[in-house]
This record gives sequence, C-alpha cells and structure tokens, in this order.
Amino acid sequence: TSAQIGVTGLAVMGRNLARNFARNGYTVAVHNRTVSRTKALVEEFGHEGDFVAAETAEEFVAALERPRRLVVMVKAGEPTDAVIEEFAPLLEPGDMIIDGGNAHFADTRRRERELRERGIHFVGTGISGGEEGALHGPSIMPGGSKESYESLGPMLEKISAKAADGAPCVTHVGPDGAGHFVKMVHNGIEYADMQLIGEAYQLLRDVAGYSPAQIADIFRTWNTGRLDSYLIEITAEVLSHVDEATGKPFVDVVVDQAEQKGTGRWTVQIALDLGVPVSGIAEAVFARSLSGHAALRAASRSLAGPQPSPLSESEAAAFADRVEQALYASKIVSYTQGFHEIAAGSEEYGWDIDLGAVSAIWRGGCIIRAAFLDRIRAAYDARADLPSLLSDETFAREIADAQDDWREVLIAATRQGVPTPGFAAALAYYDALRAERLPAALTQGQRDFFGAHTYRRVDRDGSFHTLWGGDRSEVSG
Ligand code: NBP
Repeated sequence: TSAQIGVTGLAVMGRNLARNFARNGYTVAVHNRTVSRTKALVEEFGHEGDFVAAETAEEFVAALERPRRLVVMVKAGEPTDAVIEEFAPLLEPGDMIIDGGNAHFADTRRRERELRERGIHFVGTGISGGEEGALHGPSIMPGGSKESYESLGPMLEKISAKAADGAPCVTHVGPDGAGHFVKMVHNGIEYADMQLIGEAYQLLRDVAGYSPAQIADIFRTWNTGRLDSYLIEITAEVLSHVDEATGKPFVDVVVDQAEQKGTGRWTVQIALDLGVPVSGIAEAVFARSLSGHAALRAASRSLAGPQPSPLSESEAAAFADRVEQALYASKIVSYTQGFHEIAAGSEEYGWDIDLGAVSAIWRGGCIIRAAFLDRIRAAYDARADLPSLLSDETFAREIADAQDDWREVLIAATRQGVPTPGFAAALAYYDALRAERLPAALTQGQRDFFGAHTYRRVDRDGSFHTLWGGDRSEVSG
C-alpha cells in the first residue's frame, strides 16, 4: 500500500491530524519515535480509515507515494531539527516535509533554505485550533513553495475547517516562513483578545458589581452581536462554571497567574525588530507576566488605591453597554496592529501576503474565529492596499460611535483603580494616530540637544542641528 500522506509525531496534535486525514479518505502512514504511540493509534482508531503503521523511519518513507508528503508534528525546536536530520537523507528531490508545529518563522526560513538546496520542499505550516481543531478541522497557514501548495493544497482544503460560507480555512500564505509568521501573529492577536475580554470581565465585576454568573449572561448576549466569537462563547462557559468542591465560582478558585508558551512573546519581539507598534499585544503579554510575579504583587498589596464607589443597578446596566463599546473598539485596534505586523513582515521578507485571505482563513477552526473576521476581509476586499484597518470607513465609523463610551469606561477604570492596560493602550494608539501633532517633535529637540542627532523641519527639506551649547543658531546637519 502506498500512503498519500504521512504523519510523524503522534502526540495529541499529530494523532488527531492523522485521524482527520484518514477520516477524509486518505491513506495515512503513521510514525512516532516511541513505537507504542503508533501502535496505540492504530489499535484505537484504526477503524476510522486506512492507516499504515511504520516502526522505523525507513519503513515510514517507503510507505509514502511520490512525491512524498511527510507531516512533522513533534515538539517545536530541536526535536524538529532532529526529525529533519533523520528523514531528509531518505527523501528524494520533489518530496515535501510539512512542519505543522509551532516553529519560530526564522527557524522555518533556515530549514527551508537548507532543504531547498537538497531539492526538498519544506513547508512551514501554522495550524490553529488545538487538538479538537486538528481532528475536526483546523485553520491552516502553510508557507513554502507554490509548487508544494499545488500538491498539498487540495488535501489541506479537505481536512481544514470551513467558514460559514463553506470556504476552506486554508490558503497558501506565502513562501518559506510566511505561514509560521502569520500563525505567530494569530497567537499574538489571541493574547490581546483574551486580555481585552479579561479586562471587560474585571470592569463588570469590580466597577459594575456583577457576579461571574451575571457576567456570563452579559457575554452570552454580546455573543449574539458583533462580538460573536469563539473566545466570547467560551468565556461565558468558564464564568458560569461552579467549582464542585467549594460551590464557589470556578474563576474564584483558580490561581490568578497566567502562563504562556511563547508565541505571544515572539509576536512582540518581532514587532520590536520590525518597528511596528503592537502596543495592545505587548500589554497582553506583559499582563500575563505581571500576574505571575506573586512576590512582587504580595509586597504591593498594601499600596494606596481609590475609595470604592459602587454603581447603582441602573448605572451598572448602562456601564455594561459602555464596556461592550470599549471592548469592540479596542478589538478593532488590536487587529489593526496585528495586520500591520503581518504587512510589515510581508514587506521585509518579500512574501506578498494577501491580508484579506489571511482574515478569511481565520474565520473557522482557530481560536480567534469570529464573525468580525468577515468584516476585516470585506475591508481588504474593498481595498487591498488599505493603509490600516482604521482607514476602512466601516471600522472608522464604528469607532467614532464607540469612542465616547470607550473614554468613559477608561475614566471609570482609572477612578476606581481597575487595571485596564489593553483598553488604555488601544485608545492611546487611536489618539496618537489621530493627533495633528505628537510630542515626537520635542523628542527630536532633546535628541539634538544632548547628542547632536539632528532634526527635520516642517517648512524646509534637509536635516538641521541647533548649536545648543553656543549661540543657538541653526546649521545644516
Ligand atoms: P508535543 O509538543 O508534546 O511533542 C511530543 C511529540 O514530539 C511526541 O511525538 C514525541 O515523540 C516527539 N518528539 C520529541 Br518531544 N522529541 C523528539 C525527537 N528528538 N525526535 C523525534 N520525536 C520527538 O506534542 P503536541 O502537543 O501534539 O504538539 C505537536 C506540535 O504542535 C508542537 O510543535 C506544538 O507546539 C504544536 N501544537 C499546536 C497546537 C495548536 O493549537 N496549534 C496545540 C498544541 C501543540 P515521543 O512520543 O517519542 O516522545
């Protein structure tokens, strides 16, 4: 038997992806470093489709029809390099290695280059949706060569999630590391979405005085409107869950220290390198980091704060509506920042990424799937060279309608001492972009004063320096 596709690395993700291929009618060769996992897969799920269990790398490669398509689902980092080193010598020109792990795009670029020299296509592929997505249909972000996509595309389309309009949630994002780059930014946006939702929850609880169960209901209502999304939906589930052991709201018995695996951090690190302001995503990463500093927080607990001033019931309901506006406006800003980073990466690496297509493949399967993404796609469809999502008329109008409430929410948060770094960073970004003049002119003056770094003038071309230590006359810089 020859298999159309092979999966090596059969932990949760690889196993479910292999089953997804098999359930879609493909013959799937399966392999894992520890053979027991391969056996377990075939024993448990062999009835779901055609699997070819391979114990050795040689058997695995021999089981694949040519050109070979070999999906690697191992722990990202050194294990990926180890697996490539193991398999590449057994492959022939034209074969494809598809890395579906959460690799750093710079590693993907390096691996792609090295394997291209050996005639092998290396297809770094972002896969989102967790284990459920891997089984029932993930959002798939493949990079690599166009040629490899011609061969792989139809298979990926089959196993991917489908958006509400039936479109498969997969597209050829761009060459080499483009797919993993886009997956990275997806995760950064996911961090920002989660942080904004967390802030909305905290405001509804600490300013409006609602209980977790009441807040779950508010989120359920929001989920029927423009905020309709997977993350809002599961937030309501988590908030309404009651801890069995104590009878308390589940959210009150969980230690409030958020963990992270690192893709959000990469999004911010790369944004710093590219010079793209992703302040909302950065605040989300920092907020998780701050939450984990238990000793620092304990040492700060007695610091002064404002007097609490609870809202009346009717004020609370009006406040909840305002929070919805603030959340929506902040969400527009964080997607604006994320898409800016993708555009900048695309420019830097010559990827030619279609931003509308990226928003389209995030509509299903992935963690940030939302009705909202249809509107982003519409914005880029209407104008592919949109300088920023905020320049789209619809989004600009929605923010215009939301901004008074957005500001009121931040005033209330500040007055009551509720931390809202995500909402605040988003509004600051919006106001900074709007500003006629920024204090950057003063920054330039300071830089020229202490370091003779020169400045440009609004009224004449060229660069200039003021003789600050002398008669303060201006010279050409
Ligand atoms: P893990 O990330 O836990 O990796 C376990 C797999 O890697 C096992 O198959 C293990 O083999 C194999 N492996 C390791 Br570890 N070192 C190896 C080596 N040197 N040589 C060969 N195989 C090696 O699995 P996972 O949670 O299923 O995730 C797989 C990939 O998918 C990761 O890159 C992860 O970041 C990504 N991921 C994505 C999502 C998502 O939502 N997109 C979710 C979870 C994970 P063994 O059985 O012999 O130990």
